[in-house]
Amino acid sequence: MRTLVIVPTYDERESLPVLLDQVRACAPDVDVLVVDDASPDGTGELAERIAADDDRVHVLHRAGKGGLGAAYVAGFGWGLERGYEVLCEMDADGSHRPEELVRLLDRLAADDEPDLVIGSRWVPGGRVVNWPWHRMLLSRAGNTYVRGALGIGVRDATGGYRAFRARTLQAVDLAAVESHGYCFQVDMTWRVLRGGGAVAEVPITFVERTAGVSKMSRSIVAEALTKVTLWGVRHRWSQLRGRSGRS
Ligand SMILES: Nc1nc2c(ncn2[C@@H]2O[C@H](COP(=O)(O)OP(=O)(O)O)[C@@H](O)[C@H]2O)c(=O)[nH]1
Ligand SMILES: [Mg+2]
Repeated sequence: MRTLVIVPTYDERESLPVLLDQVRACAPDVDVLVVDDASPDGTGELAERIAADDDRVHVLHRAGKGGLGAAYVAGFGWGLERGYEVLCEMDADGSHRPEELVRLLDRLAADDEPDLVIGSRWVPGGRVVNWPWHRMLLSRAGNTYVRGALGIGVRDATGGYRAFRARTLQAVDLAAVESHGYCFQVDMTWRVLRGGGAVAEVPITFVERTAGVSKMSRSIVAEALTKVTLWGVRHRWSQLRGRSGRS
């Protein structure tokens, strides 16, 4: 299936060339779209130079730092317009190992045809390498909260190593996705599940970056907490109303 890997970048000058080399080596048939938010360190220009020598690499420039979610929505739009059948998400910093991409793609192509495959840190066999304890706790606690608040079984709803079928994304109203930060991952998971889609998880080893800095911030955590709580309350409320309407 024609596959596009979307890589959002903000100040990833050191990491991006290494990642693109690895993707080319591990998955020579996939195309890559770098979505750069006018990185002050020149990542966008560097991506252009790499793309000039490689037909499989494309670059989408956005005017300024608009968050991970908006970058992916733009990337999905770009890929859907060009007829890709599978659209993947992958961080630029090496945390999502390109050698594991084939496992996500194989799972997507399995007989039960999941709509979304998540590379999961929190299923048996999944691992995180070199994360400080507070990041581990945040991800663990965040995912436990998401499962409870939304009543879903996904173990790593915040994970950002993913493969979507084009038809799955076409069924989502992408223009309505407003999550900026990592909450975007939960938002997309929730939209797929609510639309009746099937989500599968495959274990991955997530390796913390060795170059550049994380863009995780307090406001990103706050956005996720507020939105997930709101979606959960809305969902329970509509369930209750449905039940009382029937009785
Ligand atoms: N285009 C774009 N990419 C972003 C933005 N924020 C983060 N990223 C990218 O998203 C990926 C994950 O971000 P990272 O800071 O490593 O998050 P962490 O792994 O949770 O610490 C990296 O490739 C970042 O460069 C943004 O506002 N715009
Ligand atoms: Mg990272």
